[in-house]
Amino acid sequence: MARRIIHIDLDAFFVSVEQVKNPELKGKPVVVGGRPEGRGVVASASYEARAFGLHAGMPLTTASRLCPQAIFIQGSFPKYRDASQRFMTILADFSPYPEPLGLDEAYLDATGFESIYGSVHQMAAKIKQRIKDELGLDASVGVASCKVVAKVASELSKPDGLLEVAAGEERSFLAPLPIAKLPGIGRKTERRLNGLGVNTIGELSIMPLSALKSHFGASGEVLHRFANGIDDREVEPPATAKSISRETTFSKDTGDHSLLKATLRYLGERVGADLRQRGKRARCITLKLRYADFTTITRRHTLSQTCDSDQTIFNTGQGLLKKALTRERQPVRLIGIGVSSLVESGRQLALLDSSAQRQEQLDRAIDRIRKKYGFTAIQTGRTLLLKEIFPESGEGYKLHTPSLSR
Ligand code: TTP
Ligand code: MG
Repeated sequence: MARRIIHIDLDAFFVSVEQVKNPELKGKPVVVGGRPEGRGVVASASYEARAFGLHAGMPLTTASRLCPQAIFIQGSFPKYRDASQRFMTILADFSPYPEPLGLDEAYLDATGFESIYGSVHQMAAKIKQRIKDELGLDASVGVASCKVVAKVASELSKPDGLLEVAAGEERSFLAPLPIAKLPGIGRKTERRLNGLGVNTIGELSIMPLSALKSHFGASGEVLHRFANGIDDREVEPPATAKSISRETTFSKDTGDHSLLKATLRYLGERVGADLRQRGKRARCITLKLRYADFTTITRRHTLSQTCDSDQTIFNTGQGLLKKALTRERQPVRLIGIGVSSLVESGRQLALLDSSAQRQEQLDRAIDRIRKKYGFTAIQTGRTLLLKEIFPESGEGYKLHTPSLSR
């Protein structure tokens, strides 16, 4: 059976989320990325701002010069992540296995879904409508027989579009488009192809495969297939996590046991929250330490029963830490904790004694409060020490290694 693939991408995502929160921003040139005099770049620009030439990746100073009347917003990632989760939840109602790409984009395999929705086109229209009704956001949707053509179609239909490419029309649809529209062709490849006299996808599609391979190696073959509208990649749900960990590097090497323990507790709580959010339990707990001289050790403990409680993660990590610190007296540069050997949570009430049950209820109550008011809204005594060291945001402490302060 011919496949029907849907590609969905939200329009001006970060900006649109801001506009839903503050409708006064609607219809105006708006930029998310930071202050206009800042050193950053545009993350998202409204279509009104794009009319002035603004686009993602442009330095904010250039953006404010081209469009001084634009409204510049710093942006806040948790808001976008929440909107993204709600977007993905809607998609999951349409297909059990959507494939998310980043925050505002996904593929769905709609092969055989005609009978449910009348046609795949109607299914796509329904998805757009639900996103509009429930999130207030515009989505652009492409439908085609393969991923690459569906993606080009959704991009071409922006904003608020819906474009279906009929089976058999993939090549003729792509042919007139400039090569930069083809996923996988970045600035560099575009320039090289232009230098070879290739400007449209149609021209690329008839370039001899041997020539493409000699210029671009293995990716020449992919370019050839994509340009001809051939792409047999499956829609694949993201691989499920095999382990979850958090680590951080201290701004200064430390031998202070209370700081090490407080940080371990905090990182362990973040791991625990993530574990419970994914509906998993873990059998192994791993401590990671990097010493001042960059020697890195990991120490693992296997539990007799699986766990998902902050207390067990911390107690186990603390035991491992104590042992490690008696052996090695160097100051610590980095500390991390992780869980692995994950299993689906299910209910294990028979195994739980009443103190474990109380612990579980406590963890879940804390998770609910944190979801509503931010991670540091509620803290265990031990991590309060961190309050004096790390700047705080509703999201949690801003640790030294920003990408790991999740
Ligand atoms: P995109 O889907 O590429 O852009 P967009 O949603 O703002 O606009 P459109 O899809 O209508 O063309 O990226 C989604 C979000 O990812 C975007 O809103 C902000 C973020 N992002 C960055 O932070 N930096 C970037 O360079 C890009 C391209 C996106
Ligand atoms: Mg988008």
